[in-house]
Amino acid sequence: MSQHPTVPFEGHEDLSEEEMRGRVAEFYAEVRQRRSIRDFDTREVPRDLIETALLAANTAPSGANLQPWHFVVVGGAETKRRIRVAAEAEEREFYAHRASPEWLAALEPLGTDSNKPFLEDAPYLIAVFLQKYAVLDDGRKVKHYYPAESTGIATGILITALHHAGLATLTHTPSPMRFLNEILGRPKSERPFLLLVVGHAAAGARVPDISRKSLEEIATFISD
Ligand code: IYR
Repeated sequence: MSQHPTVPFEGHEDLSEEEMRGRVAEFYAEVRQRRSIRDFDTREVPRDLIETALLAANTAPSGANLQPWHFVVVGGAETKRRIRVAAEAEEREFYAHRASPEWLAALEPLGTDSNKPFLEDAPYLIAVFLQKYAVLDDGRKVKHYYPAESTGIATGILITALHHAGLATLTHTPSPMRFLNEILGRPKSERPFLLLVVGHAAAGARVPDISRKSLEEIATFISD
């Protein structure tokens, strides 16, 4: 018998099937409105909104509950500018040399290029770092388990929380992103996972005309 302490689970709501159906439909209706936005307004966003969304992200399940993530919230113009300059340099390389023809063809409908004005226009950039291991105060290292899965789930919750709060986001992945460690002073135990651009969509912002796969395409049900 395990000896570790437990507390009663208080998160369960005993809803009727009808209520559950309503809830999940409402959630789907809300999240399907989320789009990756590339035109941001320079309007400020209160910092406490970001803080609460980060607390929501931090509820994500993680390997051995080690919470292997760190979020750097960049709201200052000078640091945003440095990130933009470094990201655009990588992106110019990507579009000109690194991306395969197949990759460029897959990006074609998105109309993206190496110019990234949103990195300065948006009020916040959240750099998400994945911690491969933790470093204790005495210098010992603690291995993290499933850090990529864990950080991916936390980032998904963060994006959803920000969307729920009425904010727009863009998951930006300049590649390689090591420059973020340097600019943001993060240790080598951390790998930049992605850069989340956060703010209000610009008035008149447009998004690519894309569709989502059908349920039949994304899921298989086996019932025996
Ligand atoms: N990082 C580049 C290219 C890019 C890659 C993917 I995968 C996208 O979904 C979108 C863009 C850029 O940000 O332009």
